[in-house]
Amino acid sequence: SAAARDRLRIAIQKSGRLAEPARALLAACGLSWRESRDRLFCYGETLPVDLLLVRDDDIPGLIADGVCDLGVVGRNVLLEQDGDRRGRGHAPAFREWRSLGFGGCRLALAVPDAWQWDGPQQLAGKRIATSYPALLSQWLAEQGVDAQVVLLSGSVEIAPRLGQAEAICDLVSSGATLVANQLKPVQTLIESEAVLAGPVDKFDDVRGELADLLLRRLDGAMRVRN
Ligand code: PRT
Ligand code: ZN
Repeated sequence: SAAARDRLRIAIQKSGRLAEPARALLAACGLSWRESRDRLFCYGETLPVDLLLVRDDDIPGLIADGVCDLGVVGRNVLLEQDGDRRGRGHAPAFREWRSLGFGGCRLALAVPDAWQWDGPQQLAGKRIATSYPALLSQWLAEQGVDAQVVLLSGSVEIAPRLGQAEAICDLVSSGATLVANQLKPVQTLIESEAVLAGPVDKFDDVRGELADLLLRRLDGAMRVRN
């Protein structure tokens, strides 16, 4: 979709959990940037690799549209948007190129503490609140469970107390948020972390060489860290 370009453009989160670690990892690959005044675009100085600072949710679409070449985003976001696209009959437009070892969490199903969990069938006929409708629906279908998916963009963990749903499907890292809301995790749908996302196919211009160079340095930087 994109015209041939001679610079590589990487989308990262502008602010939030992945913003700093993403920049730090790319800096560890020897990249440096001159920042624009609005802090939305960073011009690559050591290599022709620029950054675009955006909302994490926009990153897969920016890759699909060819606005950006690569992106650093949670696997949870990438898989959800991929599932959503598939559900609407679209061909895959991005994929995971590398896992990056930070931003670890899991997408988990959680139910009230008081429930005695005896398996997915317990969710039949229940309402489950989530910001991940594609991934939850896919899992429910695999389990053969007929439940209602309630889409919430935030504060999913308070949905049971508000009477909006009986269960939730949300990201969990320490588990403290679930505990504070008298919920318990009963099933992991996805193990997630930050990933380098890119198009399905390789670049057929100079961006391919830049991407190869970046991947080699990334693998080196990751080895040093682990
Ligand atoms: O503004 P923008 O849209 O870019 O940011 P955002 O608010 O959508 O995303 P952000 O910065 O919160 O998260 C970015 C990514 O970090 C997510 O997509 C995940 O890949 C990853 N990540 C890792 C997490 C968590 N850990 C996490 N714990 N994202 C969210 N949480 C939330 C979770 O939703 C729940 O509300 O933290 C709470 C649970 O945390 P614990 O420690 O109490 O279990
Ligand atoms: Zn977001």
